[in-house]
Amino acid sequence: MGNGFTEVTNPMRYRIFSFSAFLILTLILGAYQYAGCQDTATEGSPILYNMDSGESPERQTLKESGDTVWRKDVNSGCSYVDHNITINIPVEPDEISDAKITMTNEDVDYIDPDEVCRGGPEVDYLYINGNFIGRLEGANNSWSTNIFSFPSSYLKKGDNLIFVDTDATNTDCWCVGVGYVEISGKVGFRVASTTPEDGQENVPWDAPGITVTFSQEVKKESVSNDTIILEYRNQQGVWTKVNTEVKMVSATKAQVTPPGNLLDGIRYRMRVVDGPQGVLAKGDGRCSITLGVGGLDRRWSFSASNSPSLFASSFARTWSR
Ligand SMILES: [Ca+2]
Ligand SMILES: [Ca+2]
Ligand SMILES: [Ca+2]
Repeated sequence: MGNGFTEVTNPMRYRIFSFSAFLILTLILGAYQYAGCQDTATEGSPILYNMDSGESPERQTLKESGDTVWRKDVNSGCSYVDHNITINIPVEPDEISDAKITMTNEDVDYIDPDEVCRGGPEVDYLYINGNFIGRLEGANNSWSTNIFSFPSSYLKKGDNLIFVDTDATNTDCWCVGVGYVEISGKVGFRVASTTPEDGQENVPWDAPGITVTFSQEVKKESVSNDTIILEYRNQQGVWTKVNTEVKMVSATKAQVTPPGNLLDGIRYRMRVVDGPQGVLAKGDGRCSITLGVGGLDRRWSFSASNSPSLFASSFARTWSR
């Protein structure tokens, strides 16, 4: 705010501007506090827990993946021994989805054109907490990056043991290095399942049975037809909101009831709003906006039909008799 600004603006207007800016900032901060946000990571930023210090995880941001990442730099050098690496994950496994492990490895000679070792190719197996994950890939005298998906139920809150069985077939002449290990996944409050499912066709127009189930208990007051939205494109192609009734039918499940029959053959879209103004988890101090891409923000679509399936129509006929 230099002299150039005050020269062209009278002091009163400047004061109003300052006050407005202050007010807007206060409102933004207030909204974050309301949402219970502890973090200042921007939307779409993943969170990286750097485990190097051995102290409490340090949060950083990455640019690309949208995952939460727990990382340990090992830098073992090429070693003949098995590797035991511990990564602390301060989150319950059932709050994690799309779990992946990424590990850089040196000199995994599964394919060994020189056949230096007569005992057979080097086979190195990876385990997480005793669960088999896969065989490492790589080549002689070079670095490779091994990435495996695995069920998050293999993890536990606290220390997780990453075990590399170097030379699992006991050829006794190989070494494998570990550079870093990262466990990553989508964490926290999110849409766990929906009915109808994404892409479902011929949903009965008079009883679409729309529900949204969340991964954690929901703050009731945050649920409305402004935060869980049913919409369709009208003839002009403009998204048009259906005036639904939205209510929680259990601690985690919301039910969306249209005011009447849905339109035949129309593709409907469901949308859950993310962020401080969206659906919130019940008072646990968390806010989905810190969880990055793939957190709560969720869209799916289905199409309704007034010509029910053969089964449904015969069922209905039976009942109408
Ligand atoms: Ca080698
Ligand atoms: Ca071994
Ligand atoms: Ca090797």
